[in-house]
Amino acid sequence: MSVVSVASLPTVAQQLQGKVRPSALLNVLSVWQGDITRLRADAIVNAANSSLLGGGGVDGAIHRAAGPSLLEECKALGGCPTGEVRITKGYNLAATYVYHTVGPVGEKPALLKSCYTNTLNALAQNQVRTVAFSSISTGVYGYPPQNAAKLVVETVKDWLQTEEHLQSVDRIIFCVFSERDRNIYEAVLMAAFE
Ligand code: AR6
Repeated sequence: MSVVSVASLPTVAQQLQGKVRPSALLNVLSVWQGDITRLRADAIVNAANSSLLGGGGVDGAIHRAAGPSLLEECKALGGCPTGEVRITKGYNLAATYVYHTVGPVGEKPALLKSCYTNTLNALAQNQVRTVAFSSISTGVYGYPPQNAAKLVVETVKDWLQTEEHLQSVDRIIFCVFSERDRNIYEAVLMAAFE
C-alpha cells in the first residue's frame, strides 16, 4: 500500500482557507481521510483496549501492518488503564512509533480528554514532531463522533495555546476513516476557528 508522508499534507489553514480565521495553530493541524497505517509520521496513535493485546478496528489494522513484533512488545507492557498511553516502536509501519491510548467505552468526556492530553504531553516529552491521531473511542466504543470531534479539537487547541507546546510539533493529523467523519472534523474546526 502506498505510503503518505504527513509533511506533504495540506494544513487546515490551507484546507479551509477563507473558511477559518488565520491562526498559527492551524498551520500545524491537518485532517486526513484514510487508513492510518499508510502514514509516514514520527508517531501514530492507536485506539487500543486496556489489554494492549490487539483487537479489531484501527487497532487490528495497526497490528496487521506492524507485524507480530508489535504484539510481542505490547505483551511486555502489562496493559494500559483507560485515559493513559503506552509507547512502542512501529516495526513494519511507515511510522516510527505507535502511541497506544485506551479510550472510554461510551461518552465519558474527561477520560477521552485524558487520552489526548496524556498522549500530547508524552509526544512533546519525547520530541516527536509529527503525529496522526485515530478517532479514539468513536468506533466500537460508541462515543458519538460529533461530540468526540468537538472535545478533541478543543483539547488540542487548548494544548497548543502554550508557546512551548506549539513549538514542539510540526504537524498533528486528525486521521478520519469515513467521509462522514471528515465532514464532522472540518465543520468542528471551522466553528472553533471562525
Ligand atoms: N485507519 C484509521 N482509522 C480507522 C481504521 C484505519 N485503518 N480502521 C478503523 N478506523 P475503533 P474504539 C476508525 O473501533 O472505538 C478495538 O477492537 C473507525 O472508523 O477502531 O476506540 C480495540 O482493540 C473509528 O472512527 O476504536 C478496542 O477493543 C475509529 O477508527 C476497541 O476496538 C475508532 O474506532 C476500541 O474501540
